[in-house]
This record gives sequence, C-alpha cells and structure tokens, in this order.
Amino acid sequence: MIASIVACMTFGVVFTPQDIDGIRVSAPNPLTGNVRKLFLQTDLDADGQTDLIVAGEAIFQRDGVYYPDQRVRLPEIPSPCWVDAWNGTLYFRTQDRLRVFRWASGVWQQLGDDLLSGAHESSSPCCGNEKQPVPYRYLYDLDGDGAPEAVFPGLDGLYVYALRNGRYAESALLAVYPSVRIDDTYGASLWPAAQRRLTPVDTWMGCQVAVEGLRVTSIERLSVGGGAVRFRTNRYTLDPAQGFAIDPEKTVSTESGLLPSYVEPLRLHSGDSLSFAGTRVDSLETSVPPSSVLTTSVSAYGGASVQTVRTPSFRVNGSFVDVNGDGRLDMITHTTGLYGGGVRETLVRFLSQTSVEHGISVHLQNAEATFPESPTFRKRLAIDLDKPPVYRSHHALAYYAGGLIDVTGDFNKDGWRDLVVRDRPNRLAIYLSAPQGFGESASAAIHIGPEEAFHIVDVNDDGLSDIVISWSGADERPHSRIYFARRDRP
Ligand SMILES: [Ca+2]
Ligand SMILES: [Ca+2]
Ligand SMILES: [Ca+2]
Ligand SMILES: [Ca+2]
Repeated sequence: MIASIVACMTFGVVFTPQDIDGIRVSAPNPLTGNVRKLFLQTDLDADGQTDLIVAGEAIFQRDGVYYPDQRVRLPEIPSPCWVDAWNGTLYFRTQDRLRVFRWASGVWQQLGDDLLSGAHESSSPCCGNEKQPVPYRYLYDLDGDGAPEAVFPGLDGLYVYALRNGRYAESALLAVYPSVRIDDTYGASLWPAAQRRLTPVDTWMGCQVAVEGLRVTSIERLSVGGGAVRFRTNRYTLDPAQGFAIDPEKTVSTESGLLPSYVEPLRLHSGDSLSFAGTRVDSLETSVPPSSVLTTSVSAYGGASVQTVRTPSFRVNGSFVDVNGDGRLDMITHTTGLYGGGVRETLVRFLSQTSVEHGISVHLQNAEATFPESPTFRKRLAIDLDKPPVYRSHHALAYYAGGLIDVTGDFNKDGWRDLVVRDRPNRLAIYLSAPQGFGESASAAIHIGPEEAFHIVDVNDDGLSDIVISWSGADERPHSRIYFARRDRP
C-alpha cells in the first residue's frame, strides 16, 4: 500500500503529441469502458520498438517516434483481406488462403502461402468494400507452444487451422454454438380468416464465444419473460493431441439464476468463472425538467444474488473498471448535480447555469467479490457545459451521452486507473489516482477541438495509456493525434 503511495507521489505524467493517421478504435464497451484497437502492434524489424500496422501501411518506430517517412506499404494482397500480427510476422487471410510475410532487409519476404480448405464456410473477411487489409485478431496460441493457430467463426462453429509440417491446414471444426430457435417475434393471425397467410419461419441463434488457450466458452442468453433473463454457459476443453478437437468428457454446462434483462456476462476477477453486471437508465418523463435514474447491478458467483446501486444520473461508459489494479473489477457510479434540489432550483439551474457538479464514486471490490455499499472514495468535478442545459449545446449532449468522463487509462503505470474529464468543450483534464482517491487537482491538461473525440488506448504498447484524439478533416478522412504519456518527476 505504502509503495503505491510513494510511486504516485514520485511520478507525474507528461504528454507528447504526434499526428499519426490511421489509429482507429471501436466505440467503448459500455460496461468496461474499454475500446478495441482497430490497428495492430508488433515489432516488425526486431529493434525492440513496437511498430504499428494501420490500414494498408506499416509504421516503424524510431527513437520513440513514429515519423511520417517511416511508413511502408503492406504487401499487395487481393482484398478483402484480414491482417493479424504475431511476434513481428504478418498473417494475411483472404477468402481461401493464409499468406505469411516478414520484413527482412528492407523488403517484405513471403514465408508461407497456404490454402485454407473449408474456409469458404467460415465467415468472409469483413468490410468487403475495404481496398486495404483490415486489422483483425484471429491468431491464438491455443497450446502455448509459441506458434499461433488461426481461428475463424463460421456458420456452424469455429474453424481452427494449425501449423503442420510447416503449412497451415484445417485442424478442427468446433461446434460450440447453441442450436437455432424458431423466431416467434412475428405471430401469424388466425382470425379473421381473410388475414390468414403462410408466413416464412425464421430461425436465429445468438451467443458470445471466448477463446482462452485450450478453453472455449460459449454463452447464450435466454429470455424468460417479465424482464428477466437466464444465461447458459458451455465450457469446452480442446485436446491438442487430437488436432484441437473438443474433448467431450470435459464439457461443463451451467445455467445462471434469474437475472435482470439489462445485465451481461462479465469476469469480475481472475478466478471468477462468470459473473453478470449491467446498467439501466430510467427516464423520469413526468419530472420538469426531465431527469433520470441510473441503476448499476452486479451479480457474482454465477448470478446467485444481485447487488444494486441507484444514483441520479445517466449512463457513463465504464461502470466496471479495475481502478486499483488488484485484478478485481471495481464498481463506478455517477451522480449528476443537474437534478438535485427542488423543482424551482432545478428549473433555475436548467435555464441559467452553465456549470454542473458531477460526482464519481468508486466502490472497490473486496475479496468476497462484493462491493461496499458506501463508496471507497469519491471525486467531485465541475463541468462547464458551455451554455445552460436548456440550449442543449454540443458539449451538453456529449455530457448526457456519458462521453466526457473516462477512468480506463493508467498514464503513469502505477496500477491505478487515472481519470480523464472533458471539463470544458476544448480541454481534457487528467487526474492521477492513488489509494486516497483521484488527485485533488489536475496533473495535466490537453487541448481538444470542439468537433474532436477522445479515446484512451496504449498506442505504443509501453504499458502507459495514451490519449487518442480523432476528427474528420476537410477531406472527410479520419485523422488522429496521439498524446503519448511519459512518466515525469514533478
Ligand atoms: Ca520495431
Ligand atoms: Ca480492483
Ligand atoms: Ca495511474
Ligand atoms: Ca503508451
């Protein structure tokens, strides 16, 4: 505990901006706040510095910087194509082939070109209109021998291709999907007789699949009516001696208890089989001006009991984040000052006040996988909405959409997640965190244009989160500026 305090007091943070087009990320996961990288990181030239693969190009890092003249085109591969990276080697999956390339002596050298039998049955490379290889993760080292296997979702299961005698070949088809069900969403009319008609019967299936080493988990959501759901989980174990086929003796199926319909499966800590968590926003339409209540719910131990916190707020991305870096996700709740007080006070605030008080509460998860009822620590912020709420400014709308606050980054790599707040339309304020909570005052501030968006991701893979600011240029192409974090002694 003391070591953490010292670390946080010793290291501040500074940010160095660099324009790197092509750095794109997905929208944040509402539950965890995490974004998915839509680019790849690998050390192509084995100089110990992480290089980047963006659409169509590789960007080499030199002395900690990604210079524009250190970009090279990727090998010419017919599109559509998915590219993934493994230990400095690039793998290009087209409709029916897997091609492997390495950067050597300043040129791309082809190491392999294998036909993927049966691959036409697996899903086609996405984004068919993309002319460039699309960065996408499909390589997994299932048996941990250092050589990756390629895993693609198909119509009837996961297709596994493994290296055999130096070539990639079909190894297993994993039937891990639940069976299809008849879609009864559109019932047919029996009466009056004139409206009777034959309707085509649709079938559907939906599930989440996770691949972790030799373990594959599929989770199916079952609606049981009355706003409740159940989750059925199947855990499969792959047998490397049988070409990664499923070992039927080791399959384990479980079903959760009844849960609120807004929860999703989530791993609360490393030893956790599966927990469930979610948020729901209830708008109080009758109140003047309108307000809402945020319900944050979590259920550990396979959905046995549900713990719920209600606060006056809207949804903010990242309700479950490991704030203190102990491997257990912590619960974050929000309270907006927009709704407090009586009707008259609220109305005056709504019509004339440009600043709003926003509260963030962190409930650290304890060893029993529950959360203290009172927050472990809180942080109060003043957010400048630009204009009174009644005008619904661009910045105010971003506030209601939960887009001004992010607690997923660790900018000084001390294990504690730090807070980023867009507290003015043109400013990001960064508060470092420590056992006593988020810092009293901002450790750094970054300029952001009114039409620009920000996301938190570690772009150069050095363990310190970076800030990606993205915008559409006059040419309507996406552009990005990265603020690389670096530890600094204050
Ligand atoms: Ca490199
Ligand atoms: Ca934690
Ligand atoms: Ca930190
Ligand atoms: Ca970084």
